Amino acid sequence: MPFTIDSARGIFPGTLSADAVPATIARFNQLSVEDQLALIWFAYLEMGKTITIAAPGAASMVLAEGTLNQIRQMSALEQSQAMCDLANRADTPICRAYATWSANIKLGFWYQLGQWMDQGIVAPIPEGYKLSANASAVLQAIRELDPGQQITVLRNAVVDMGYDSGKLGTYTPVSEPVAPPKEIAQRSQVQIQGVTNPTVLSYMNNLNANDFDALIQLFTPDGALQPPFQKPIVGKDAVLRFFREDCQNLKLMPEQGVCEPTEDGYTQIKVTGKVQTPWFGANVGMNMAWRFLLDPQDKIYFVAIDLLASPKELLNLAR
Ligand code: ECH
Ligand code: GLY
Repeated sequence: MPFTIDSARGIFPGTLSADAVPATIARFNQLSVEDQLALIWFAYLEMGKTITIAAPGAASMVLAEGTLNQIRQMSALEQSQAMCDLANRADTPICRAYATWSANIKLGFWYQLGQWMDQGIVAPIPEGYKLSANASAVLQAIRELDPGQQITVLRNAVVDMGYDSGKLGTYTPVSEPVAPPKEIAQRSQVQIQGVTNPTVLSYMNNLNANDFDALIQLFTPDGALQPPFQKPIVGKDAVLRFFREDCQNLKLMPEQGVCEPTEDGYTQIKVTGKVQTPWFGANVGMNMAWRFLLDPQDKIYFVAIDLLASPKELLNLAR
């Protein structure tokens, strides 16, 4: 076989991803937890003026309900402590529960806490809280990102909180139930300028339809998917689990691409376009690239999904 997952990661090396996102997260992680929580609060308030966030699905709220009610019943001091513990990745029962949740449940949990902080039900960020100079600089850096990058920073900050799931041992991951795929008649078909490859088109259409069983059949048994700023998820079982837990109701809007044969009958295809998350819908279009490596049977051996550095990158289809 001409490729390994590791070598496949290097296809289309000229693709510029949004390095500002991990760079900002690294600076954020250096801050005190008080600063971290206050900074997110201020960033969230500012972003809320221009982009609206959808309420979490009822299913995800049910799964976080026990922990939310526990926090609701605490004293203000205990509430602040519980939130600091989460940012600190402390070893507490709440931080351990949080570590078992899918990204959407974590986001829904904080969405609810944010509402309660606003309503005075949960301890707010102290009035007049003054960010340190470093925290102010990180907040300023976030202001200067495009909206797709801003929401990615927020999402990654939330996902990283809580106890380290790698230290939990065996546990049952908690995620929203998987809804049935869209009816065939309700499905849309993407069109990609420069790409007619049926596997790539089916990938987009099946993901848009939440048809994860059909989607996973497009992969080789040892195939891999690399989400933005993450290591590849390797093997059909793990990729299918990721689709079911983390990928419902995305809207992929690919626009253009290039397709070229490579070694031993493999094909490499790069596609660029926009992606919407159910949290922000049409309010935020993220500029994305997909870098596919297909085997000689046109199965997906590797696909990387990148958040692009700028809209200009949408036109960068060079090899
Ligand atoms: C408050 C203060 C105290 C601390 C905290 C607070 C609350 C913060 C809240 C934040 C909410 C943030 C949200 C962010 C959502 C971001 C979603 C993103 C989604 C990106 C998805 C992509 C999908 C790409 C993919 C494609 C594929 O082809 C394969 C699959 C996959 C304020 C209380 C913390 C409430 C809701 C960025 C790019 C295209 C890889 C998934
Ligand atoms: N409201 C966004 C979601 O549940 O994913």
